[in-house]
Amino acid sequence: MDPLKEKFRIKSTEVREKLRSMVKAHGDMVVDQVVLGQVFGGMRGIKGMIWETSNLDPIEGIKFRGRSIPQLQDTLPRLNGSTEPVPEGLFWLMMVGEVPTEEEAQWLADEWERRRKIPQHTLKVLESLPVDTHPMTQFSIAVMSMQSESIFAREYFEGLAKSDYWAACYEDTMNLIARLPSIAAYIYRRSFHGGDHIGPDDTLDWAASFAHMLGQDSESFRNFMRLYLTIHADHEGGNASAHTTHLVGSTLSDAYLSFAAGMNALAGPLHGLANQEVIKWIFEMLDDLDSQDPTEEQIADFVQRTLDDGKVIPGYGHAVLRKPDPRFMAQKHFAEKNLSDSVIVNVVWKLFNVVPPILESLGKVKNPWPNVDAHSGAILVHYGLKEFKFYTVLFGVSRSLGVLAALCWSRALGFPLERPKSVTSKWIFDHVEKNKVN
Ligand code: HAX
Repeated sequence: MDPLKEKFRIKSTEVREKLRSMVKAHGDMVVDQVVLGQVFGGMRGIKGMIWETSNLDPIEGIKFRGRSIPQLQDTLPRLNGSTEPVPEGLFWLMMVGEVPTEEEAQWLADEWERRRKIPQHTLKVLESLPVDTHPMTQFSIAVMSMQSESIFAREYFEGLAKSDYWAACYEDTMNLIARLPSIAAYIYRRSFHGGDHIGPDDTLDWAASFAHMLGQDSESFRNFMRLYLTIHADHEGGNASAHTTHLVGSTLSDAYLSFAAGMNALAGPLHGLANQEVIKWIFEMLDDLDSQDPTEEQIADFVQRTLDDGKVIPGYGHAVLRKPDPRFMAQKHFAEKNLSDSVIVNVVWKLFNVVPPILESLGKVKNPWPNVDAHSGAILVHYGLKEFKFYTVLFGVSRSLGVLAALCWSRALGFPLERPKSVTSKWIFDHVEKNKVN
């Protein structure tokens, strides 16, 4: 058994035993109450699922196994002389709750390299799609097409014991993560560079080799990719892509089917597609204002006009966070260090000054601050990766780390089919009638 799998087996067995006896002893204990506003308000804040890999605090933001993004930047290993930690380190941390050594991170980089070959039929499936098919649609289809290679699905068909689900899920997870950069880069080069493909560089780590396949070989871009793929990886379990992966996985659909479903959720404009929407909106603004470097007054006027047209300001607001997103701040710090003279990045910083007070003045927006998607596009444009329809695929490659690590935990902990209760509006009207206090 490989070293990560063995560590995961030991850790998850311990947690499973502890959980079982706790649920047996305290299964009736109340952990939360649900009010009417939550039932009609997208189930915000209801505690109803377990997600081991990360936790989101409204003020402090995301913590991966208890560690904030700056703490990750201080502690996770670096490879190949990187200035940013590599995503391999975060995946190891999410899987087993321990910061890996540099040797362990390097082992994982080598292991993903060993597993990365894409099946030929997946490339044929991609080639059969119109070249202007949205990259997220291509990504989801490519992942689905690889399901024919699912170890979990094959072993389940042959009669896999419940206690071994996690091991087959682990194999699918590792194979899928290993392949995603090549799949994503293939989609990018086919959609925007006439099918002029670039192979992986096996001397590099997962993120840097991905950058190479995209056609970006500067050390600075490699470091941005390492940071990007680390900070987008996980955002606890209730967000739409994570929850979808979890829900579909709970039916014992394998990692390919579950992850593709999660990607279809990520592709919505209120979720991951916001990174495309932000830069598209910024380009529209620059066009409308006929300036690459508008003043804050001009920007404020455009923001107001966007709201007057009944649209949201993309990249701002969040269902949980109530402060600027630490993932936005991490990208801002990276840009301050590495590309502070970029004109497009400076527009993002002006928006950061202008948008929050305007949203606050509406009196209904719970979080007027920027989220993760407000910043990434401008940095990518600065590096020359201007094809914004591709941006959500980058997010998706990163998100695989968190949702698939969590899927392994769900199978290891023996979580059942997810099946919350729904009610009709009539049931609610009757319930309110019976219980209201006049
Ligand atoms: N611009 C304008 N209005 C906004 C807004 C924004 N950025 N954010 C929230 N609002 C509005 C809502 O539309 C809602 O209005 P109505 O009552 O008229 O329907 C009101 O403020 C209350 O919403 P909320 O409770 O503050 O926010 P929600 O939890 O309902 O929604 C969203 C959270 C992220 C969907 C929301 O803030 C939004 O639409 N933002 C813009 C899109 C975006 O950036 N999405 C990416 C989020 C991060 C992410 O998942 N990345 O992948």
